[in-house]
Amino acid sequence: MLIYANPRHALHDGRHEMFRGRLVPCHETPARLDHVLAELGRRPVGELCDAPPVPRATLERVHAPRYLNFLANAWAEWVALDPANAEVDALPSTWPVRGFRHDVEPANFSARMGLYSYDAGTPLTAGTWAAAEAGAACAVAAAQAVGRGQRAAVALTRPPGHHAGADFFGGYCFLNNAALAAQSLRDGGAKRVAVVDVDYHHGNGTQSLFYGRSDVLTISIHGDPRTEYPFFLGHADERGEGDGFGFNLNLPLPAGTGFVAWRTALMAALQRVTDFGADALVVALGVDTYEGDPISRFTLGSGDYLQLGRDLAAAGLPTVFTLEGGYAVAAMGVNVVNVLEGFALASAA
Ligand code: SP5
Ligand code: ZN
Repeated sequence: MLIYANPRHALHDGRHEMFRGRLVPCHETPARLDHVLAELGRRPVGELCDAPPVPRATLERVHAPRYLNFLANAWAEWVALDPANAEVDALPSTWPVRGFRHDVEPANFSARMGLYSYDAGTPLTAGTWAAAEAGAACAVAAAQAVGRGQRAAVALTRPPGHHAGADFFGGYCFLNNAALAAQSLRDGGAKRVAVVDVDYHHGNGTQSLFYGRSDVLTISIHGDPRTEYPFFLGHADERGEGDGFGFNLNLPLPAGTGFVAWRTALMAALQRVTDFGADALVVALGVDTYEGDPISRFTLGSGDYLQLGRDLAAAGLPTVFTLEGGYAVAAMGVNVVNVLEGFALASAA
């Protein structure tokens, strides 16, 4: 198993996210990935590798050029508005909802922050672009390694990606690493790619990116959006559209769901992957399904992640993992490495 760890992840270090009218400390912190790396030091389940830079054209296979331009320049623009902004995270506060125009890009910076986002929980900081771009490079490198015949590769990265769409950030995500991996597998010759998203939150960005396509099957197991973030997508009746009809599967579960019921949904997801005839699998790996997670409400235990890894290996497919959520920071290393170790032991057996 090859592991591409983002060497620049800590450059994305948001201070605050908006929650119930207050700025609260960010949940998505550099310490998360540091705990995973520390656990990998104790239990080396794979080989650490460096990813080459990702070409702009590769990012454009998934993301809109004007969105990429905005992200790449946003911090410089923010500080140019007022030098004092260098000490403040940029957050959006106005959004073009139903009936507003999206085709005309405003000149105003705050307006563009709103055009290209959907929540105020996702601060943009001095190092956000550098971190996100280097993370995307890990996802693409992992996909290419699997395309060359590796059984599995891991993009160990943050910020996470599965909430980001073609031209929007949100949910702590900027570039959709799982989608970039899936598209890179397609571009490398895989005919059919499946994405299974096991993060607590619906993978709305990934769903929206492939909603009209039958070559990339998207599946998400997540907290029911009637009560859980991201609220406005992730229902069971979203099955895809046009050519993509039947190639999106949502498996929402109620808050409070434990591993036995969760695993039943996982088995349904993996059966669908098999029926689809996938050549490769992308796992959007969030461990915010953990019982100790501060912002989520499933009750998986640390040992359950070993079984998750074994179950994913049993699908028998070349597999790319991308790191998504997980906010019980101290348990994060054990939980992520448990998935990878379960997978590695089962696929070697
Ligand atoms: C990748 C991922 O897991 N993104 C999740 C984004 C969730 N954002 C909304 C969370 C709101 C919870 N805030 C609780 C603060 C109380 N201290
Ligand atoms: Zn999540």
